[in-house]
Amino acid sequence: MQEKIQEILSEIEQFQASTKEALENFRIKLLSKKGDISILFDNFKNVSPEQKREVGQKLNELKNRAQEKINAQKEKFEQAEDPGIAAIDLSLPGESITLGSRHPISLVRKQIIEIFSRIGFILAEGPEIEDDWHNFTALNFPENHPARDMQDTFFISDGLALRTHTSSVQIRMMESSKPPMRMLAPGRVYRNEAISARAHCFFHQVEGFYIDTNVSFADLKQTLLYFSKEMFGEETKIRLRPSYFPFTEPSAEMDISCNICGGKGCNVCKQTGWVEILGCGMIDPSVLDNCKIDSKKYRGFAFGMGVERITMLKYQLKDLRLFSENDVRFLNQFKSV
Ligand code: 2U9
Repeated sequence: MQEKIQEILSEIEQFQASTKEALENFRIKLLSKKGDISILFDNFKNVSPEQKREVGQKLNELKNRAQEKINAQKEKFEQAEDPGIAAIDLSLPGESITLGSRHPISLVRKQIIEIFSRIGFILAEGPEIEDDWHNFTALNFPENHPARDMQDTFFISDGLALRTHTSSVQIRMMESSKPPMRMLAPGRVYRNEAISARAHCFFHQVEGFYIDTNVSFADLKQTLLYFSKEMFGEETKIRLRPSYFPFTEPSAEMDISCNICGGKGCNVCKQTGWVEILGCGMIDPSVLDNCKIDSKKYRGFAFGMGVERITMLKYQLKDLRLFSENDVRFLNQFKSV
């Protein structure tokens, strides 16, 4: 048996498979159930007890050696089959990464914030779920005001609602800081409206105020003229029409000369030459008092605008729903902005 072991061992050492099939045949010849090495194991029972230890050890070594040789040659064939790095053509152009774009609402909100920060307005943020005091009462909304109705506001639970404007953020700021204050409150607001081209149940506002000892309506006008020219172009004119809000007195709505026709009259301005962009006024003294700011000493102006409205005017869009549908054909158009 020792001679046979030696014979198979030298056969293993000399073996070089030229193909995968030849290697498999070699494996079958040695290691299959009826293979040469398996037959030696079967005959092991006939070995004399004195030789059993030595022969058993050699038989195991033989089997291991055969398996090692077969594995090594198998690996060589597999490596040759794997094209690996050599198959990569480094001269091919790379695949370009598709870049996203900022949402038009984010672009315009950023622009509004930049314009007001250049004249000293700082940013404030607050919760989207508000209590009755900050959203209505402190702002002078009477008990029977329609905004307090389920039809107009999303109530969450007793005394809590989704904020209907960012004025609530400003009330919080007035309660926690002292004048002089120049503050801008951008944020999302919610109203219980049926969704259409002209209305949505949520939209974005930027509201601002300036409170100091000597603030006048002329300061308000000049600030808003500066904003309008920066936003819509140097040639832009403004006009104010009297209006009513519970939290400002006097109150006004502000139009800019139509940025499409320059005031001559077109479809966008309905032939009037003017388009409305925001509401404003002098903060009602009782709102100041509600926030423990002495209304005999301090006065303030405030304004509020819808970011969607400004964006629609700037990019001549006609349907509010475009902003929340996330259609990439729409969003892609703001890539270069
Ligand atoms: C405080 C006091 C007063 C903010 C103001 C408006 C006028 C206004 C609307 C424009 C379009 C809301 O988005 S919109 O629907 N806003 O007309 N907002 S004055 O006045 C304030 C704010 C805070 C403490």
